Parts: sequence; C-alpha cells; structure tokens
Amino acid sequence: MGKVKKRNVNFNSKFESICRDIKTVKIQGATNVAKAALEALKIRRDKQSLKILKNLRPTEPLTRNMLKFANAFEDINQGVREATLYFPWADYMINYYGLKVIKNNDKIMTHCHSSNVVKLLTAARNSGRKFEVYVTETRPLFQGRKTALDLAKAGIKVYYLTDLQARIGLKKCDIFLFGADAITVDGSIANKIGTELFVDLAKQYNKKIYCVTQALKFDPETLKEGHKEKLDIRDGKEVWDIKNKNIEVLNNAFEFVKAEKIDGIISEFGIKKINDFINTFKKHYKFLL
Ligand code: RUB
Repeated sequence: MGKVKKRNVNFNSKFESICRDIKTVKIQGATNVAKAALEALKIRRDKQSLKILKNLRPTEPLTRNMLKFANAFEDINQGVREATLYFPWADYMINYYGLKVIKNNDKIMTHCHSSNVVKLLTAARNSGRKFEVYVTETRPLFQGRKTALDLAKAGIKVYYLTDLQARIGLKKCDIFLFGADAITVDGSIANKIGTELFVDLAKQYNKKIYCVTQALKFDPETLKEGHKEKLDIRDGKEVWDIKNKNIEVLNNAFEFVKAEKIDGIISEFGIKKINDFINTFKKHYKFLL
C-alpha cells in the first residue's frame, strides 16, 4: 500500500477564506452565514477573530447569538457541535407550524433566497401539497435564481420574475413569505431590500404575509440598547461598475419591515405576533440576554 500523504492545511488561510466568502456573499443568507462563522470559530477563537466574525455582515444577529453560545464552552468543537444542533431542530419546528398556512393549490410569492422559506416550501411539497411559487430575481446578486432552482428541484412549479414584475406575482398570490436577517425590540424585521415594498403591496391586495425565521434572528442587544441594528450597505460596483464623478450608485442590501404590518412570524415558537414572539424569546433564550 502506498504512503498516505498528509495534506498541509493552512488554518489561517481557511479562516480567511471563510471570512472572504461571507463578506462577498458567496456564502449567502443568514443561516448559512451563521453556520460558516461557527466553522471559522473552530479554527480561530481569540478575541480579535471573534470580533471579525461578528462584524463580517452587520445585519446578522443569528451569527452573533450562535458565536456567543458556542464560545461559552471550554472545548470549542463541542460548543460548535451543540450550537449546530439548533438548526435542524428549528427547521423541524418551523416546518411543523408553517405547514399550517400552506394549502393545496395556493399561489405563494417569495423574495430573494431564504433557506427557511425554501425548506418550508419543500416540506409542504413533500407532504403532498401542490402549489405554485412566484420568485423575484433579486438584483443585483440574483439570489432569486438559487430559490427558483432549489424549488424546481423539489418538484415545485416556479414563476421567475424580474424585480419590477413583482406586482404581478403579488396580485396573483395567496401568501407572501419572506425570511429575516434581524428582528429588533421595536418590531423591525430586516430582510433583503425590496421586502418592505412587497409587504406594502401585498397588504394593499389583502394577501396573507408571514416572515419565516429561526427565533435566534432576534437581536437581544436591542433589548438593552434599543433598536440600533445596522443595515448592510454594499459596494455600488455590485450594481454597476461605472466611474463617473456625477453618478453615485446606491446599493442598500437590506431594509426594515414593521412586524405589525404582517400576519405573523413563523418560528420554532409557533406563529406569533411580534410582542408575543419577543416575550417568548426572553423566556426561552435567557442565556443570550
Ligand atoms: C439573504 C436574505 C435572506 C435572509 C434569510 O440576503 O435576505 O432572506 O438572510 O435567510 P443575502 P435564511 O443574500 O444578502 O445574504 O432564511 O437562509 O436564514
């Protein structure tokens, strides 16, 4: 038998490459960002590295909550293993409650790519429900394409819309579902730019509107400091790489939706209105307060 060559892994560069992939949105969506940050914490857990990981994407309390949980363990590998158990458990609970709002023959609209929304829709399809989904392409990074492909793979009929066609989907749909990056004490839900616009339209057409999310997207820091959640403003070059002194390209990646505008937050706590959701968070996740 030939010698097995031991590969030299440069852990520093692995840490840096995870950070780069989070920053450049190669790793996309709050859940995937949190999972990747936990992997990076196993490589480097000194104060400075922890600070870097917490700030890679500003609008990500799930990442901060998970890092805090894992870092409280003496053995970081065990901490990350235990923190990671949260994800499949929350998925199961979110799907259990979320299935109650999805009916046979529904038309559903979603925006961007939320793994929570995709998992719920896949679970609904696997449970035998037939429905169609309208997906916005989500300029400038086209996360809607990932959503469309994931749903199509699950055997779901998808209508893919450029963002400016959103009204067509919103008029036709029964429900608008979106994910979350952050939820704050004053009931603001941060999600991909465009979400608030679509919520306002969906309301105008009397559609049901739900945010599908793990409860750990709630930012406990806002309980102490009030709503100070920062919104990610990204490089304008992602939109248009133009050099012209009279043109400034804006690239606001997220916006806030007032939770009072929607029918409920679907999380591991059930389907709840914002005040109930926050009170349940305070009761269940005391260790994060
Ligand atoms: C992704 C986005 C998602 C939330 C929730 O934005 O806004 O809706 O992150 O995702 P980006 P999930 O592509 O800029 O990261 O449900 O997977 O946690």
